[in-house]
Amino acid sequence: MTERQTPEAEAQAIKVPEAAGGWGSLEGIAATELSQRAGPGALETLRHLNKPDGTACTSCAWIKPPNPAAFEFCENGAKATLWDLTSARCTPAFFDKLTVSDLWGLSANELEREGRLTEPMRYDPATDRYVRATWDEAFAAIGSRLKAIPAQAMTFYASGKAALEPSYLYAVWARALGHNNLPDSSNMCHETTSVGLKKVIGSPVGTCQLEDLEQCDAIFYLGQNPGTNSPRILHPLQQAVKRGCKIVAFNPLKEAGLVEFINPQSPLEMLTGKATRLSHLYLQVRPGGDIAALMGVCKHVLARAEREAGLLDHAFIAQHTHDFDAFRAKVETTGWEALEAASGVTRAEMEAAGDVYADAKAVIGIYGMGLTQQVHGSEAIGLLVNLLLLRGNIGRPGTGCSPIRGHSNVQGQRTVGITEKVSLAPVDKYLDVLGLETPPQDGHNTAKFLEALLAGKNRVYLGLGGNLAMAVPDHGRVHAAWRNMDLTVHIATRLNHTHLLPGKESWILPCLVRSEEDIQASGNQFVSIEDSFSHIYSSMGRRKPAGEHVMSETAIICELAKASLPENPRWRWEEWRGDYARIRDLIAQTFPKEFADMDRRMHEPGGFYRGNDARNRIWHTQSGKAEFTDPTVLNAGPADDGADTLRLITLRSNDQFNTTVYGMNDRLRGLSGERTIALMPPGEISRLGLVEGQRITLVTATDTTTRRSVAGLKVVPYDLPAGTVAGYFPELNALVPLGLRDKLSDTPASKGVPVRIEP
Ligand SMILES: Nc1nc2c(c(=O)[nH]1)N[C@H]1C(S)=C(S)[C@@H](COP(=O)(O)OP(=O)(O)OC[C@H]3O[C@@H](n4cnc5c(=O)[nH]c(N)nc54)[C@H](O)[C@@H]3O)O[C@H]1N2
Ligand SMILES: Nc1nc2c(c(=O)[nH]1)N[C@H]1C(S)=C(S)[C@@H](COP(=O)(O)OP(=O)(O)OC[C@H]3O[C@@H](n4cnc5c(=O)[nH]c(N)nc54)[C@H](O)[C@@H]3O)O[C@H]1N2
Ligand SMILES: [Mo]
Repeated sequence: MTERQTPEAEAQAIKVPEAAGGWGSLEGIAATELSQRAGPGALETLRHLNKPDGTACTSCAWIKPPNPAAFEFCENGAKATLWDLTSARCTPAFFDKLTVSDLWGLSANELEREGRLTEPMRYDPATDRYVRATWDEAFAAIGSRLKAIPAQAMTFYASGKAALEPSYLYAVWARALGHNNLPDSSNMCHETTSVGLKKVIGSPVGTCQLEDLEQCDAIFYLGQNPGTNSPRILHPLQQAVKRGCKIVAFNPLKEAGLVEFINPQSPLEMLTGKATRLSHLYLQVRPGGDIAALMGVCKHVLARAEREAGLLDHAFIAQHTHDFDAFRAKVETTGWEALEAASGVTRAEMEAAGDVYADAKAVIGIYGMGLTQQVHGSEAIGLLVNLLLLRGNIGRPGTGCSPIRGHSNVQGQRTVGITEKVSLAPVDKYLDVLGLETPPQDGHNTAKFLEALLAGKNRVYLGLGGNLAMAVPDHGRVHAAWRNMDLTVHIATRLNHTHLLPGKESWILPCLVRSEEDIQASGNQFVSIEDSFSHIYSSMGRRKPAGEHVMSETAIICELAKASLPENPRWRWEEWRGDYARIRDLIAQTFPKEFADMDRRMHEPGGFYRGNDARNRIWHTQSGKAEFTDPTVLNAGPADDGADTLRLITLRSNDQFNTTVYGMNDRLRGLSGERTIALMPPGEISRLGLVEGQRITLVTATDTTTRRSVAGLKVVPYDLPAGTVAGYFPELNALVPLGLRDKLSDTPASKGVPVRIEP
């Protein structure tokens, strides 16, 4: 039997997080084991990170400013870069020692720790091993296989790191083969933004610029963890707070980065340990509670507007928005009790947030995965936009809506044609510029690819980076089907578990990282990337490659395309490979609005801005105006089935980049040691008769025709709303059913999954 704790003991047991930034981060870098494992000169690479002449960081997609700080990188950017620059090598000798079945038993950290891949490897089913091959063998074998399989049975996935040049050619190659099956990591991430934000303001990307953060009076900050996932944003947030801007956070977890911040580059703050308190209000919503919480904020603002003339921007609403009356009516008929129940926060908290909003002249909305990875994520984004529209908080200085993107070039891949939707592909331009006929039918996004895979209809998988089999939901079903494919090919820097689910034929092709030099016929090549703020800039690597056989992503794509496509005088793969400026010319011709004169402009400090019509109040929506959303539900999660279930949210630790796990230390949450944990509020732990440290099994409590479970999770008390359990991605992905995804965009709902604890 389990013992109950006293409330005091429970409070004691809750982990107390420390301030983001601060000593931990600089100390973190030089003294790390990572630093020691990186080859000589790695710290020099860090010094040039995000500088006009340097390498663009491969970690998050936060802007690379025109006037960079002395060190324009953060703890986690340093980790990502040092991880890339390890001196460890995963050579053919390593693969000789272990079968693929043996390798599968290693952890993600153990696999990636072997270091950089150095030679093309072919899977040998007879010995269940990957064996060394030459590039010529790889290109010939893959090329002839692709020629023999119908294009509709192929899927070409892209993870959001690859730069604009290889991404552009990757999409061209897929379409030249005859398919639009081009899923992207974005499909598991901000696709809700690409579809949901576009629906309401006509822009699939954020409207803010850095100067807006310098002029706003309030920031509504929802479902994003800046201290870990985009730490460089903490500097402008700290500046904003210092000049009086108020931050209102919505998050089930008290994330340290949103609570307070010590600037690691300020000697005074470092010396005194004096942190800036960041959030003025912190609404600890229950999972999916944002729709109701934002409605409550709007309800209070609308009530105040009855008494205060001029509080609403009536001129803006009349001229620029659609369907305001329906939303207002919904707000008026929805009572506070329903809003409190669905949001998990009190009326007083929603009213306090409403006052911050109403008293601010310029407001910005910022959000991340807490909003996008929900069954009704698009509606949650719609509600945030509703709030902004009430006072004309889009399209004037200091205002706007700002999704924080994940991978460093994930937004850019979409801009240069990685999309499964024919309507978003530059069909006419492809024909003009390349004589390329785009296949007429829409292709697979990530969810549709998985459905095709499960139905036995997808025969080829090609991955431009990423670790898709681990990043997706429903591991049990997906992994069982993955090995049935005829051909799997991975363009990768390091070994991961997706590589260990070989199809009948399988290849691992080793590629350069961004900080390495990329010597082609015309010399060392630049590449370009686009950040969360739609700025495009160059990135140049200077380090020696990890091995003499390692090729660039662009070169690999050109060679594979050549080997698998009929000859065409307009497809000059050799010439494009030799000089990436020629690829930029193609991008500029294919997307003239965004990329005119790209090859010259990408060297401007801070990059060039490709513009955003919504920022100028030009709305490319169905109505031609910004659209108010009339919510169909009050909670963004799946419908409550009345059963006694908990809602699971899956999170990143401070010591991982997606499926890459650097270590076991989640510093900012005060957690360390292991990742197989279930964070639960103390009240829930005692209510369920559990004790701290006990091992439990979580079972998915929806779509129970398939059993989904994860065993051996350690119970850790944590400050969370009632009914919530939290744990790490990707360890808990087996619990997320593929069927649970945002209604509009198909983004898997990795937050708010109904689960039960198995006795
Ligand atoms: N160091 C590091 N940096 C990264 C990454 C990484 O793994 N490591 N990954 C990159 C990628 S690809 C991405 S997409 C981004 C992801 O960055 P984030 O958008 O921050 O994603 P998550 O880590 O999933 O955290 C989501 C946050 O939402 C909160 N949350 C969960 N459910 C809800 C809810 O219902 N409502 C609200 N309001 N909040 C909720 C969680 O508590 C958490 O703070 O980071 C990028 N940057
Ligand atoms: N439950 C749950 N699931 C999630 C999420 C969640 O919050 N919860 N988040 C989702 C999100 S937001 C995302 S973006 C996806 C991430 O999904 P992915 O983008 O597919 O996964 P990553 O872990 O970023 O991929 C890591 C691998 O990429 C390769 N790699 C690293 N750098 C490079 C490079 O420069 N070039 C090439 N070619 N390869 C490289 C290495 O082999 C490494 O092992 O996961 C999604 N899955
Ligand atoms: Mo992401």
